[in-house]
Amino acid sequence: LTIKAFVTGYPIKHSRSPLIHRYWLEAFGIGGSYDAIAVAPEMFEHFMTDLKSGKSTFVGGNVTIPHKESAYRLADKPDDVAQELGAANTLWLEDGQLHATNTDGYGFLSNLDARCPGWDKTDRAVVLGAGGASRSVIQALCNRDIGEINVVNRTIGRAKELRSRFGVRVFAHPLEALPEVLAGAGLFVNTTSLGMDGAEAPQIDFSALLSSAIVTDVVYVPLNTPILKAAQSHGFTTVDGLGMLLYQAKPGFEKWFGEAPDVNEELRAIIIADMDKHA
Ligand code: SKM
Repeated sequence: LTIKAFVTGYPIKHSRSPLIHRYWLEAFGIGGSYDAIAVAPEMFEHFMTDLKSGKSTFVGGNVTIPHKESAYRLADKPDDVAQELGAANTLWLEDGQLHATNTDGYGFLSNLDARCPGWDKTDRAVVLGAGGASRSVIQALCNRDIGEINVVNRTIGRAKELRSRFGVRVFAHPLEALPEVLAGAGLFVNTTSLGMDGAEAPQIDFSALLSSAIVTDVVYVPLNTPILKAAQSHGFTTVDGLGMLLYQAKPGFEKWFGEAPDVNEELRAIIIADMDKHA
């Protein structure tokens, strides 16, 4: 009997999740499958109905853009993390009910913990962007009691919502706000798609950060984004976004397949080789 899991999104071809989970399935010798399934937005409710009834024979799966909010809304039992975000990326059936959580924040924290132990000693962080990824990152930072979280976004609307929900400081007009909020900060996180797929990104002057500061990106195509390069040119430690993707996958794998997997260098290398192949 094959234990079946999925990742769904629209589009979904770009997803590296199948590579991650198949690597772990093989490492544990588990007779399972993990497939990418494209589901158009108007079909997602139908997909969820079949999942809940057991008709599709999946034990659960991952959900990515644009379905994370719908997945949360349509699940029977979203946990506290998913509820606070209003979005879910991990689903599993348990006692006939569809449970949901969001592991993006966990992935963000675990990756930094692994690559920069002690990173959370800083008392000032700057988060660029106010979309879905930003919410997960902010929620995660709040759970670690990072003193002051500054959110800089092009527009004020979504940032204001983050202020009322998470108590962060918010700034519109990045060009004006950044020099002020970067001063003395120990962590900078890009949660926007700036620099993704080789797009040009505005040069950010990171020189005001603490010399011990860490600059990280949720974008991982390319691995070394223009934002990370700019930070490296000032001598700052940088952490790419691939680790967050790898770590967010762990809790789902454990739920569906019953083993706790490891993120290791071999897995990272497999994903990077795949990215190079498609570059
Ligand atoms: O939250 C994750 C999701 O679980 C899987 C994914 C992917 O396969 O590209 C990306 C992120 O949204």
